Amino acid sequence: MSDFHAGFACFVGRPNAGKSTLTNALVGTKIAITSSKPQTTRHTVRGIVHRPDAQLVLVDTPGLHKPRTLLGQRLNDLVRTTWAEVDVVALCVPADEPVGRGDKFIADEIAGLKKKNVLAIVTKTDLVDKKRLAEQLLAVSRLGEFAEIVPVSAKAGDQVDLLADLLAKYLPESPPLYPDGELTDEPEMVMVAELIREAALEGVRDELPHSLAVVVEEMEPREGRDDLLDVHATVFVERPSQKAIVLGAGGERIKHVGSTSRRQIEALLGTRIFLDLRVKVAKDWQRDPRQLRRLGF
Ligand SMILES: Nc1nc2c(ncn2[C@@H]2O[C@H](COP(=O)(O)OP(=O)(O)OP(=O)(O)O)[C@@H](O)[C@H]2O)c(=O)[nH]1
Ligand SMILES: [Mg+2]
Repeated sequence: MSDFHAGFACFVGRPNAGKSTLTNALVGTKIAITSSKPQTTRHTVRGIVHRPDAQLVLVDTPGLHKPRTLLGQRLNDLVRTTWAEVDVVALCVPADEPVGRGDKFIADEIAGLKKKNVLAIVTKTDLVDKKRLAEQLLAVSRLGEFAEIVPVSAKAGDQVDLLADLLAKYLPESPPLYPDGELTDEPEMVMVAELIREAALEGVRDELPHSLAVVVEEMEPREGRDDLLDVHATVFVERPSQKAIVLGAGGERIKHVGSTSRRQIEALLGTRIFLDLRVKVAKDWQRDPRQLRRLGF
């Protein structure tokens, strides 16, 4: 085991850059939820890639953005503590959007860390043609000093393995940090809450995606049954008007959220579940320190 390499690499970038989708593609299974809405990820999610000669621990982070709420500030702080701690930082920039001030801002902050191992990743390459991709690679190269600039498509699976090889190359010599075969250290209750939030995000608009939070209160085997788990969860919103939207006419929307997420939770846990979903108002929770604490931020 003398030249085994192991360590941490984090993905940072603007919201919606494709960090979580890429994390899932590298790990080979869904450990982080994704959506077309910005600021989907709200905590650091660790995914583990096992190789014969290396163990790569990926840390998916929330998108770095201009914060408008206390939650936003907390999320940005989390990104900054994370990138200070890891062996490799990888800046993710989507291929299909112009490189902008947000990217420059993040690149400059990373440069200020004086880290040795900083890579850039151009994501979503399936969305652009060769010419556009070449231009984007050039634009990204002007953002700073990168050890590598790697174009990938998590959706098409293009260059995903190559990226894992490259990231592993920059890890220090170390014995494995996680048990063989472990893909994430996310607690099951957190993953279940996230799958519900992902389903609830589908089809809601404007500021509502940001106002959603999900807490799993209880997961317990049904009495006298070993094939059924009772899951009690609450979807929080910030205002009564949002509660009405999330419930939908006659409760149709929340029913749909329940059935969509239930299928995914059953696949994750490998057992049948009964999902009891409530919707509650936690007034302006994104700005309220006490409620943020209660919701785990
Ligand atoms: N076509 C295409 N779409 C992608 C690819 N990667 C991500 N997406 C889409 O881009 C959107 C954002 O993806 P996420 O992985 O949630 O982005 P993120 O950077 O984690 O976003 P935050 O957590 O909000 O910071 C989703 O709609 C994804 O399906 C890709 O390789 N190709
Ligand atoms: Mg994400």
